Amino acid sequence: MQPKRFYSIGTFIALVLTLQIQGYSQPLSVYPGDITDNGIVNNVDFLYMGLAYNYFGPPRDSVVGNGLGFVPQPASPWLNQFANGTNFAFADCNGDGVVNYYYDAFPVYVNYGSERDTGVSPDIFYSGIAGIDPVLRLDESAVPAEVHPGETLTIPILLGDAQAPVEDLYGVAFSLYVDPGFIDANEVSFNFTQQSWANPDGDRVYMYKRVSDERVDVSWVRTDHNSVDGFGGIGSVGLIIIIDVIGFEQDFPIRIDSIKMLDHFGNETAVAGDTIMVHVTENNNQQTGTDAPAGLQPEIWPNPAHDILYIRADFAVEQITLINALGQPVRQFSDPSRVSEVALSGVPPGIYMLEIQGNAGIYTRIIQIQ
Ligand SMILES: [Ca+2]
Ligand SMILES: [Ca+2]
Repeated sequence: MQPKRFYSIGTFIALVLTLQIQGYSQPLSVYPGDITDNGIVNNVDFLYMGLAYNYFGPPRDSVVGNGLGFVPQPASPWLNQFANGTNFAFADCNGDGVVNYYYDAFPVYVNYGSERDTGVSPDIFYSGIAGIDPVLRLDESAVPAEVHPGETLTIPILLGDAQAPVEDLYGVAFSLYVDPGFIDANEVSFNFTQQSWANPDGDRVYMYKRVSDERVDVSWVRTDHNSVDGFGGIGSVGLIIIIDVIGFEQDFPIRIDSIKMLDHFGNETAVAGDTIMVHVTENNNQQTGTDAPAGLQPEIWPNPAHDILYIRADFAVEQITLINALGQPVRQFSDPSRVSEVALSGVPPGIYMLEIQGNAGIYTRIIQIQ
């Protein structure tokens, strides 16, 4: 009797397992790159790749197209799922049955920004509060007091500090915003290869992607399913000040925003962003001021300008001339006052040279009219 009883229990277990597998085995539609299955491909998907890193599951039986395009690929569910219930099969972007950087990051990169026709649920980024939450920021102390057109800057990226350190860091995604009149987003680069509290062992991957003239998305995530604690440098950003920077003697902002930090379970921690200002001045050998003594530089604002440009000079202004890119004067004003208003209505948008002639010399400035 004993063997028969054992056999019955085995049959029962087999039946339960079969039912469970059937329950799990509704085929999924995986859009390669959309690891979170929210209908859009972005840097949060890269974070989730790290959460499922090195996990295995059934490879896809069939592929649509080359299997990597942003079209639904039928996939069998895996045994594991993210904390929010999304199946790990979505992390296997190329469908080979394992999650790793070599094959699964590529579809995130090439399908970046793609959206499904239906069922898109945009990612939510919670803003932390500086002073309470850890801050993700650029190290302003590494930026010279003055930078010049054509210069390269390497600025450390800091996460948390002694007052608000980071607990349970597994990955962080964020966006860097630059002023396109000052930095070409195509030239922005990130480096997270340095050894640090966040990267003691090299078990991390990262990506960055320019998404517009003013925004670069970044994602950094560990791969060993261990979170880390600490604060300070995690990497650096490389920036090149464009040669024909618009509006000399200006402060340009660089901002970190839209941050998502996760622990290795996928739990989120609020992180505050930050903005630094970079002071750009002319190269000394490209000074366009002439024989005027230092300290008498006129103030010109706003730049870029729209309908009115204000000029204040601590000397008598005799004539103001707006010169277009062809060297032709397009507006000329004679104004003896020390605060001048230059009406720009009718002036086509573009880059102009403003020439201010006064009793102390001639000044020129490059300005942008929008
Ligand atoms: Ca997604
Ligand atoms: Ca894969």
